[in-house]
Amino acid sequence: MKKVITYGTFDMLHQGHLNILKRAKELGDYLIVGVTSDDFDSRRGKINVQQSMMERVEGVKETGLADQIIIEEYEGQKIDDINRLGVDVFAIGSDWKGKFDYLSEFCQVVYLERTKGISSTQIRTQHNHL
Ligand code: C2G
Repeated sequence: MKKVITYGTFDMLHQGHLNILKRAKELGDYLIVGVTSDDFDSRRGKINVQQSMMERVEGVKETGLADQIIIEEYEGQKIDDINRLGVDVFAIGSDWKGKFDYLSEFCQVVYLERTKGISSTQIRTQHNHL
């Protein structure tokens, strides 16, 4: 069985997230999605996240695409997850191109084209202007 892993905040889950989850899933037989904890996001400077971790996990769950959902809580966890869970492929959006090449020591690394014209930031801005 080919296991794929991808990570993200998945705040106010939108079409861009759905596309990447679908395409990541197509790379194998079993998709693991790592959702960032609220603490991890604030530590990595991701501010303005609207939904709590539980709400973001629920959003990912509702897509029906994740075979397993885990929480990403610390820097360096990706290597631990890949080894612990026997992951074959790490997939992430092209906005991260090159940033995760170091994981190729542990599994295949694939950058998937980011969906243009949609982002959590844009959705937040639209909401604020309603
Ligand atoms: N994404 C996309 N198209 C968009 C928006 C996002 O393909 N229009 C992808 C991102 O490239 C990422 C995933 O959706 O692969 C989740 O995006 P975010 O929720 O913004 O999470 P991010 O900060 O990219 O977390 O450890 C965390 C990860 O390293 C990445």
